[in-house]
Amino acid sequence: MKHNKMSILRLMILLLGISWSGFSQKDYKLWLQYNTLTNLDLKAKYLSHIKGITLLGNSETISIAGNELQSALEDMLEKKITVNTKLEVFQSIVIGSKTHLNAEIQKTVESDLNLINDEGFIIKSIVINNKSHIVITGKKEVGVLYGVYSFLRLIQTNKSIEKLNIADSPKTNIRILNHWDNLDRTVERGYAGFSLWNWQKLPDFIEQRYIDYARANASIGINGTVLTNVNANALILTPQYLEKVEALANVFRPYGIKVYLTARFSAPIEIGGLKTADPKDADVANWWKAKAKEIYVRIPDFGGFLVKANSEGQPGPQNYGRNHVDGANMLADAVAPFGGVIMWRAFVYSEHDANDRAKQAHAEFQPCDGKFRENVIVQVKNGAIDFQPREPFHPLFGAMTKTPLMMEFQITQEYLGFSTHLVFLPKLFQEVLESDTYQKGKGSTVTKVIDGSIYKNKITGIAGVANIGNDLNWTGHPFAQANWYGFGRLAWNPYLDSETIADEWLRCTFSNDKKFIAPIKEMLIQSREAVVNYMTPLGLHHIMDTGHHYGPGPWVSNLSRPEWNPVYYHKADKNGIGFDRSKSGTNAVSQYAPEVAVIFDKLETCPEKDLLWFHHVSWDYKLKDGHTLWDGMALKYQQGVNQVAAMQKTWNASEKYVDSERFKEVQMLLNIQYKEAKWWRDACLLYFQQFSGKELPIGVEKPSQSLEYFESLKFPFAPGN
Ligand code: BDP
Repeated sequence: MKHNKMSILRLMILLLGISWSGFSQKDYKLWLQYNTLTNLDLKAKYLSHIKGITLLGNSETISIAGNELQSALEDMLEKKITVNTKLEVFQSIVIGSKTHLNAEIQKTVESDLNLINDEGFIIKSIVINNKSHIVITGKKEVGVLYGVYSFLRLIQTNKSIEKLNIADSPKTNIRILNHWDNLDRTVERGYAGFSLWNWQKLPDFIEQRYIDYARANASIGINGTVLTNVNANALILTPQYLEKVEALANVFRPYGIKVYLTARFSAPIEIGGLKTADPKDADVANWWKAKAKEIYVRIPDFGGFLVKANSEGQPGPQNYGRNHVDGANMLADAVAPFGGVIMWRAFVYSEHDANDRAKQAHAEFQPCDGKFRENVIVQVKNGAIDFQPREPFHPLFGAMTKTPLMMEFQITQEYLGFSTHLVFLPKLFQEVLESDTYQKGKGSTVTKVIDGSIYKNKITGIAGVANIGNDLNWTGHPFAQANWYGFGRLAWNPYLDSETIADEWLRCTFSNDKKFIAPIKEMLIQSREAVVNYMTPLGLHHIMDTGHHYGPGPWVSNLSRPEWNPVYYHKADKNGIGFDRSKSGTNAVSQYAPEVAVIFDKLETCPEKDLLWFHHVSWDYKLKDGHTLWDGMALKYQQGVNQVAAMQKTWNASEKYVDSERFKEVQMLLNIQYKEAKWWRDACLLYFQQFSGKELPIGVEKPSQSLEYFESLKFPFAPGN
């Protein structure tokens, strides 16, 4: 009976022209679509350089690289590509690490190899015995794998493969995703389904998804993954779970990806039977040493621990009167013998210091500068509050000259409309990376702090809080894949331009057609400013509804901790709006280098995009364009809405370049985004209007509902909370 029903369903689906296997295949394939080339001239040109593949070496990594190259080329060029293990074929793509190259090739690439680091690669057109080839090599095999993906990207994006001479290396050591995944498979701030890690079926059942995850990450150079939530559960460190972690590590290893875990500071008590977790207690230190050893026996290349301590109720060294240095160094000593690192988070704030939450991380961490062990890196969020649509760069980036700092970006859109809003985050990331800390004079950008070029740090890194779940399309919104992609590309090279990233991603994911690329790229680039405009223009921040952070909630004022309330952040009153962090306010500006502080401190020089972050400004204050603050703010909210309307128009005009499934998905999502942008505009303007007492300026649409209506909306089951 059941079988019959299924058959009828299948038949109906076939009649409708949809196949089972076709369902969501495109979404699932991410930027690795390897579409058949439609430009026949180009295809012929590529084929004239590619007659076969020569695979040198026989590791798992090399065979992954070989298979990827072969199947991608076959898909894109529609031709059978043969694979050899000796350089016999004329015009081969030769892939192999340095030690496996034959003497002649080695000689040709010798000087190039000096240009790259251990994870870097060379792609070079060479001539051996009058025969031309393209060699893809590196010092290590993982470099070869990265080189293969980079070479394929040239073809995916229709670039020339003539006279190739590329030497490229990642600019940071730790390029890592942070999964805020719980052991019950819920994902904190996750909007793309449940966790990928199926703990119940591990270690024996290896889902194909784990392999595809590793492959996608390797293709953009990500080399680490923290499997578990920063709000950690000690159980992950028990043998029962470590066996499962080991199984995942085994899957990821050939793709160059190391596994890391979050360490709950109180684990020695919770799973170790000790009475304390005091970092100065010898039994505690020994417990961690033994635990590290136990992990490394299973996973010899285990990356280390990520730790959230004494923040938002998490246990930490301060529970025992110790400080961050004591806690981090104790753990660092446990993993040091095995080459592990401790990523100690600087995201801390306490309700006992209600003066200005934005100042707390700097206040706690700056005095620790230079006191951490060599294998500790402090992980700092891009801004001092919390992953807002826009924040000025975190002052710590310009304040720690003797401590390596790693960047923490949030790829998942906790404060940016979840997985329903199209927001191209590389634009946000780039803005932060390019900010000048002035720590060592002009040009001391955040990028140069975190890639180690200013302070010559031994370890460097960039972390991204993952937006990945078990949704068919991985990220909930098809365009949120661009944020995973863009994060990886920037972690590899933080100097990359976000427009280049948008261009690459669109070509690899959708189409190379100029008529598609030009408008959609523009849409991506504008999308970040649009969300700022309709949520938090002019430096407003943290006015999302509390807890889940879905939708506007500027009126929320009843939560126990002052800094959990939006009213704490916008401080709207009859006189004006904004948080005074200038010298006459909380003086948070003083945490920046003097050159930066003076700019933020003065109303006249403070960039308008950060105005209400640093100043409480009167409603009648004249903005640069001549509008009063009230009018200007209202117009920004309206502009945000208009920008989303424009995005809808652009997308609708692109229908013929996109498969119908993804086209419709994005169309529906943009419709939601448009509705929600209006919701943001109306709710915020109605609320702030109570204080400004002014009419909405011409050009701003009238709100569709009352303030009471917006305040009454409740979302008890908003995801990710
Ligand atoms: C905030 C999130 C919370 C995280 C916290 C963190 O709301 O869920 O646990 O940051 O980064 O953004 O630790």
